[in-house]
Amino acid sequence: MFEDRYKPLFEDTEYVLIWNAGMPILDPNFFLITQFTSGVHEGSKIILRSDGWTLFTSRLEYDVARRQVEEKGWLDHVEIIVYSSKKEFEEQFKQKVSELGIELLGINGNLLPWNVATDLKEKYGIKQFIDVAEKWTEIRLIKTPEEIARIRKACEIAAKVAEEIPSMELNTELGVAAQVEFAMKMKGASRQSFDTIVAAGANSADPHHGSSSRKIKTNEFLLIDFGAVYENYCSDVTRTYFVGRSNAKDKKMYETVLKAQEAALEVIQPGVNGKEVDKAARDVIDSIPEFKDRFIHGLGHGLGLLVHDGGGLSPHVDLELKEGMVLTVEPGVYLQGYGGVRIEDDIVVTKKGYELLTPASKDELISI
Ligand SMILES: [Mn+2]
Repeated sequence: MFEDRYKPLFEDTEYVLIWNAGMPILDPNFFLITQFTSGVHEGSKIILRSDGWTLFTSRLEYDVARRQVEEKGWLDHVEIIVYSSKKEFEEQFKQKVSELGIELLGINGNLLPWNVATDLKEKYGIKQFIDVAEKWTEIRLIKTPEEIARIRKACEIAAKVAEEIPSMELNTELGVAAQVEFAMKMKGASRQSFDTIVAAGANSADPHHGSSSRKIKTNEFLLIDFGAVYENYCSDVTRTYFVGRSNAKDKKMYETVLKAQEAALEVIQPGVNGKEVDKAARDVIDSIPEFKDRFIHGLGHGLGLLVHDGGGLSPHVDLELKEGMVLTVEPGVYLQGYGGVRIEDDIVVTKKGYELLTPASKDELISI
């Protein structure tokens, strides 16, 4: 057994397939299993067993794959098969499937392309699939210390960039997004976790606003939601600033959201349900009549290889918190036509509570 963590995958099948199609359909579980930090690995596939795995890789990425397997000392349980054409891959894959006698195959139903599923049955003789997508998600919910170290670094990068935002040039939403992304790369991020959201003025009332060429004006909110990727692991931070001088209502929005976040953080510990954490924040916001029902999304989500890595803190998600889970905590208040405030931090659940991974300033509505 190369890692007990993967045991649940093999409850009903001996073999599990990981299939990277082309970009953007790369299976995050490929990077979970390999822990590769270099290479794109388009077109790579893995047949996973409980005691090891076979990797199919193209000539293009063979060296980078082999080097990383070797560095980890995994050559005892990892077999690498290299192919230089689609035809060659098909022959090798067919041979492997028949050599192992695979009839029942675990797949990731969330990501396996339909045409591949058809080929697996028609070309390779797989008789039956079993969808292990949920099991993968559950496995990824609890992070290993190595994964937490990578997430911690991704969070550190984002937290440092947050401190630089007040001194950035306030030109357009996209202009600020570019500066944030530049700053993250300068600090070691390989890319952003998602397209940076910079939402000025009334745009900040849309939680997933698409940054545009709109100019940033004075006397309006500036909400910035961004994240860094470090060695494939994501961070996700939001800070809301005020351009110019905020009024009493703006300050009240900010203070309410901050209090909601504090209330949520206070209840985080193993054994608590995510619904209770969401409720702690939601109660604070809903207690202010003008903000009632204006917190229009869940409080948080799992974070890891994906920016939404399964699980969540939400009235609609039943999740018992456990040590090693990494989650965002991001209450918000959104007033259509006016503006919105969101404060988002990342935490890891510890034995007795939580550890804040994104210690960026937030104690008051900063004027920039
Ligand atoms: Mn988020």
